[in-house]
Amino acid sequence: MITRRTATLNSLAVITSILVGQPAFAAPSRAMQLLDTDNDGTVDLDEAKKAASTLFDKLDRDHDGTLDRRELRGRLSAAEFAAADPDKDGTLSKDEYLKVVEDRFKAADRDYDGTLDEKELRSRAGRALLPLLQ
Ligand SMILES: [Ca+2]
Ligand SMILES: [Ca+2]
Ligand SMILES: [Ca+2]
Repeated sequence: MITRRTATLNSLAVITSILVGQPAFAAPSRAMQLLDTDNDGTVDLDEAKKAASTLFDKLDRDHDGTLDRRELRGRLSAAEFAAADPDKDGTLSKDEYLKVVEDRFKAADRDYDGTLDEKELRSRAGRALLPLLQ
């Protein structure tokens, strides 16, 4: 999710990089820092799914092991939710949720190398993935 705080931090990163003469975004983004748990500079599907799974548990306020649209708090539109809920029971199981994450991960992995680098994370598809991970 692009929060005002993230936007401010990104602007600060740009300003700082201009001041110190480094290319913009040379430092890992906050999303990358959070998601890249093995610190190899990219986010692989395992890392994305681990973050998604943690978020899923956090969002599941009533601890019934599924997320309804209320618990998702706007992370998926009605149409996206319907597509992700093939059994149409009005909730997403963790498997169904992780399937959406996997689809979005693959959409963002433009060079098909199985990982997302900074550029891919910042793409439109990458930014569609992030709210499902954090
Ligand atoms: Ca990694
Ligand atoms: Ca629930
Ligand atoms: Ca990639």
